[in-house]
Amino acid sequence: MRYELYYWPHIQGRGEFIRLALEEGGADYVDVGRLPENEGGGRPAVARMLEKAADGRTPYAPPILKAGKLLISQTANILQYLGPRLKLVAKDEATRLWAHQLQLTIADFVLEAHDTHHPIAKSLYYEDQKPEAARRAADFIKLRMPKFLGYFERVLATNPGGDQHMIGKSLTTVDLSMFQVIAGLDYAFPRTMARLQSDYRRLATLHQHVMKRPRIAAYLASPRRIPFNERGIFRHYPELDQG
Ligand SMILES: N[C@@H](CCC(=O)N[C@@H](CS)C(=O)NCC(=O)O)C(=O)O
Repeated sequence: MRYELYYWPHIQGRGEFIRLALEEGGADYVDVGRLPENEGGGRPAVARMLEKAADGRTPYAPPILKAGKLLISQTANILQYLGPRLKLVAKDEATRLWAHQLQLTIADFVLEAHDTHHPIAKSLYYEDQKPEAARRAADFIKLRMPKFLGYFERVLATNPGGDQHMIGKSLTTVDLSMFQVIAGLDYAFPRTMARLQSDYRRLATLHQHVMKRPRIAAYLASPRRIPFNERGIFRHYPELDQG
């Protein structure tokens, strides 16, 4: 199976959760949005997927995965599909549900991280909502980051398979996504993360372990990994990082 990923070409964004799974799973995939436009890629290729799917199941927003005849969107939904196929999530129902539950909680957290710089409207620039962003970021740092990170740290601490993984005894898509969240927060809120580090040692260790996995390390060192920037979900605006 040659998977096709459709995602905006200049940001990690939500597409990154899918890229990490495909990379770690050793999948054969094309990141279509990153192909040149004259080779059928770029933003037009992504936009075309949002027009009208032949089977009427048109996706609302990227990331979108094309797997044979299937067109799948919603990050957690794509990972629910890929996990067992890439041997990154066990096949039993209880494990799949738990992985999906954690993935949806990560999606909630990611949205709140995004809303620190866009608290009023996606359609406005950050510069048009700076006072509101400052208030939202202050609340995120004070209350929401500790609540979410505290929860994920507890998931690691109470995992019957040990605190090296979110689920069971081996790496899953949830570990990869957790890595991406910590990497993103480290980029966006370095001062806050440095201050909080000792409270979330297991998450910090998980981040380090995932980063060193051979396939992930090769991916991170490659041009396939788009650097963090101020167009994506995790943006570094020093004035918002008043932790
Ligand atoms: N819940 C969806 C959110 C998808 C989403 O918001 N995609 C962004 C790019 S990261 C987008 O293009 N959204 C367009 C919109 O919300 O109108 C997911 O997790 O995949």
